[in-house]
Amino acid sequence: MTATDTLAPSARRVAYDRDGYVVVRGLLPKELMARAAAEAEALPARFADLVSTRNIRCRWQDNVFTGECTFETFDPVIDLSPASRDVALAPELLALLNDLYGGPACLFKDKLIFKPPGVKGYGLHQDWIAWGGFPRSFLTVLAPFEPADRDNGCTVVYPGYHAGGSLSPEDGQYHELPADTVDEAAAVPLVLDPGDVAVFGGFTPHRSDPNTSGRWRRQLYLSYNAAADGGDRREAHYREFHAWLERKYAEYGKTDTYFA
Ligand SMILES: O=C(O)CCC(=O)C(=O)O
Repeated sequence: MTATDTLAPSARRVAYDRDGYVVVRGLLPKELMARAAAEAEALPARFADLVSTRNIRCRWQDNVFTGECTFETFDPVIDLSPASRDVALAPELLALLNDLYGGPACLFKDKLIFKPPGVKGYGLHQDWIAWGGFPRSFLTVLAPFEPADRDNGCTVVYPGYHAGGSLSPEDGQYHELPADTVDEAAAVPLVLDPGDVAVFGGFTPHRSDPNTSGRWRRQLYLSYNAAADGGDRREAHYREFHAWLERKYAEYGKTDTYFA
């Protein structure tokens, strides 16, 4: 349990604004999460033809024990998984975001991180990136399909640091933050069960450890912007993101990428 778990809806925005994150237990219907989990489990086999290191829909991470480069993420995912789309647009979730924003939210980005056993985590970073169209109201909702905890490498957030805005140069590049940017004693592991959600902002520093358990950590990362902050920008975001990824791969000599 974290301090914000039991907050009344009206207090959630205060906590989110103050801490840069909020956890809400049991928000999403069990039936919806079970349907989406079953669909998620079947996705890599069902769309095996999409799982390629050349396909920029896919993200890969090393296995920390074997060194094997392992498929880890579909980004985007809602066009492959109707049940994930239902989670992203669930009325309970949109109502929570409406409370946090003080107005409607628009889906901006959607990914499913599978994080199989052994797979590496992410270094400390903020999601907000200085691209022309990147909304400052960007936030991410975590919706797990199975328990996420320290052992399988749950996401860890650092409260309060979002108030400093961007902690990296605003040069349009992705930056990992030095570990000493945050006080490790302040770390909040987002330990979640299916139905729970955690919401954190684009300026909230976060990271995750490797999955050292024998379990998967399948979790939706659903990102939104306030409708008042640019309206529906999902298509524009993916156009910009794909162009950026292709440029990055090309810098490393990889010019045979595609999106499918
Ligand atoms: O997998 C995680 O816990 C973190 C993922 C993340 O930070 C990201 O996709 O930006």
